[in-house]
Amino acid sequence: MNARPLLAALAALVFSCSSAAEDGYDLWLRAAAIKGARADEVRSHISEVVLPEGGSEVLRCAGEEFRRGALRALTQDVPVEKAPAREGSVVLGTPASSPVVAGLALPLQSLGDEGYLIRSQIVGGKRAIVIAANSDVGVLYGVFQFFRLVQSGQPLGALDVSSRPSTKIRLLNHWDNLDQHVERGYAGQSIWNWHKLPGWVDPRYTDYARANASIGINGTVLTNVNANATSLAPAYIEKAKALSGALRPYGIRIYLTARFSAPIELGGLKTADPLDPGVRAWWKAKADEIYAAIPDFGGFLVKANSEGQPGPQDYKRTHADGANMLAEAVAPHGGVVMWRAFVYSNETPTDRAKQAFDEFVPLDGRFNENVLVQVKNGAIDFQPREPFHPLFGAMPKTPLMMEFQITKEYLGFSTHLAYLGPLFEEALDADTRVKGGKKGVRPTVAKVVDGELHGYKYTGMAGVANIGSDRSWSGSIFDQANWYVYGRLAWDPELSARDIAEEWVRQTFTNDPAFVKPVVEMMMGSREAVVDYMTPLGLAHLMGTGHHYGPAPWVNDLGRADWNPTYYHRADANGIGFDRGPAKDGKGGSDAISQYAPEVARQFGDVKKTPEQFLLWFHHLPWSHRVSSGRSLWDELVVRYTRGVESVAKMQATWEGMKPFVDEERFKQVGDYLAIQHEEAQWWRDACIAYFQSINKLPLPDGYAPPKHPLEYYKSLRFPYAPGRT
Ligand code: GCW
Repeated sequence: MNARPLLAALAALVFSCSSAAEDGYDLWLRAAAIKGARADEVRSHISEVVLPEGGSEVLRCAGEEFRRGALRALTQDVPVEKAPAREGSVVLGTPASSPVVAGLALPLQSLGDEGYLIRSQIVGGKRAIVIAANSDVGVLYGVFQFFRLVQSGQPLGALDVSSRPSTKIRLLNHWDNLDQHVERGYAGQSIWNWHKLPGWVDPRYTDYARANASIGINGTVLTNVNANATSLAPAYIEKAKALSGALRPYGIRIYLTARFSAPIELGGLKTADPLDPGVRAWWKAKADEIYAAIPDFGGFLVKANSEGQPGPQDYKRTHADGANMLAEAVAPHGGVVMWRAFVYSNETPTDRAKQAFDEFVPLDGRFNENVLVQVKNGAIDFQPREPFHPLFGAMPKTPLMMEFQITKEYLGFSTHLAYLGPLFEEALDADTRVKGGKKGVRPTVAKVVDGELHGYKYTGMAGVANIGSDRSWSGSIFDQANWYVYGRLAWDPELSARDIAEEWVRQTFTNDPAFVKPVVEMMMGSREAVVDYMTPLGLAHLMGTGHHYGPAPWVNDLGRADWNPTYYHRADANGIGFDRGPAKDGKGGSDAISQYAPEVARQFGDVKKTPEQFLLWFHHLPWSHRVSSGRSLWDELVVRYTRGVESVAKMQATWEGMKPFVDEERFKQVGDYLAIQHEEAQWWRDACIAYFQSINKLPLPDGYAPPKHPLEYYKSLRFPYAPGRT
């Protein structure tokens, strides 16, 4: 592309954006103009950019990103050169694309296919910064990292940064339907406009790709796991192809969900039995057809025999039979199959928390090489807090992918401020204590997922996206941080949630410490606040039926026992909690704890050793049980519910004090949402206390206010139009 028109366009963009309202569209890539002495410092390090000539689309994007970043930061264009012409140049490229980079003999080997290196060094006698990689996409990631440093006020004088991703497949999963409804979506409609594709390729797709590439995401599953076979029809493959064209320049591959019964629904076959030769041939031909249109198609994600989805068990075959059939179809093209472990059945008499493990562990070693089993972080379902899923560590011969939920189905949709970094971090850092993995590697969930423990060939993470057609993408400004932290942790699960929060705050708002410190603090405590006002002490799944909005711990009459909140909390006049310890005398626990490695099982099996945050997840205890504070279990629950509401009030006060640092539009939206959150936290507290008190008849501890309304009031509330329903 000719440089002049591009820069003119970029300049127009910058100047038009500077007067536009801050509606969050620019995300963490907002790149505010840098002022004062810092601007002089930055300018001295990016006086020009040295770009390889030609190169791939991806490399061209890396160059454009650099120039865009520089223009935004300094409101002034940087000259493009072929070799360093002056002090303070930035050299971009790979040894293959750039003779300048090739001449530097950089230590690139350890960076793998996607890593990058950023370092200050003399090039051609001039002081320079080099951003180099083995691959073009590595350079792109390096450019984004460089601007993260620029925009978060880091010194640029002596850079020596290198990084490579810990997992190979770093995906968003969109639960987006073809009619643009997003299941569990709280940010408007799907951004994929299937109706207008392939003729209209919305420029927003490019912005989506940039945002994802900036945090290292390299793939996206476009369609809902509750799948529609139509997404594999020829017309939709054409549409997906057009989308892949928009995402590819940023290193993003596309994937689709595969409805297991598609051979019947689309192909007119009589069966979808995975061992039927006709069915196998149909999938093979379908894969060939997709790859002919989209040569770098990533593969399929499948939800089978779960919540009504068809699957191999409909034909008395196993999950491995189903997955392997699809894996064979995509293998010649280098594709993968991600098979979800989120299976549970009302007919199975065991604890729902045990079922995925029981189903999948016996299949370890029976999946084809290009199958990954995708496991939610906890054994139930994306609750505000769950212990880690016992499958992690229990399938050494099968690559296990992590599935996190970025969209806050169970944490207050997009109006509650809940930074999920600590939730993700807690799951990744959990020590599985399994034996038999690589020596010297602490067997954390992260080390299972990144493949180090068991030497998986493929590794990956998936995050259920919180992206929609709202201008702010994620339904609120602070929900953007959850997309951001997911991507950063998928790249490097060892990063700290706090550091990532700080990075995000600096780029999204300001580097002023008077803002950064309190806002990071507020974010770090926000998830715990939700746990307190919704499901303290290991409670789970008390949300309203279907939509999961608001409290409904009383519900006990749904079609499936394991959809009832009463199934999860098991409160009665004597006590509360789910006994997951061993069964005694035909009574007692579900024995889910025995699915963990022995040391973990011993800990979770012992009331005194169980971390209090999981107390009622693993134990059914009398209301009078003493907890570590010295209070009774009942009093402690009331205290925590109340503390959750108070935490939100504190968040409101913190935010009030931030007015001088934030533009009017974002300040107001965050403040108004916090007010909604405060009201709803109070609702959660009051409804849960009213309900549990109706069962145990106990008084509230001194000084704690009774619920504002009688229980019947809370029970009478209905929300027929709550967003995101199935
Ligand atoms: O959390 C539950 C959701 C369903 C979802 C399911 C799943 C896509 O309530 O909406 O379906 O999990 O993960 O498959």
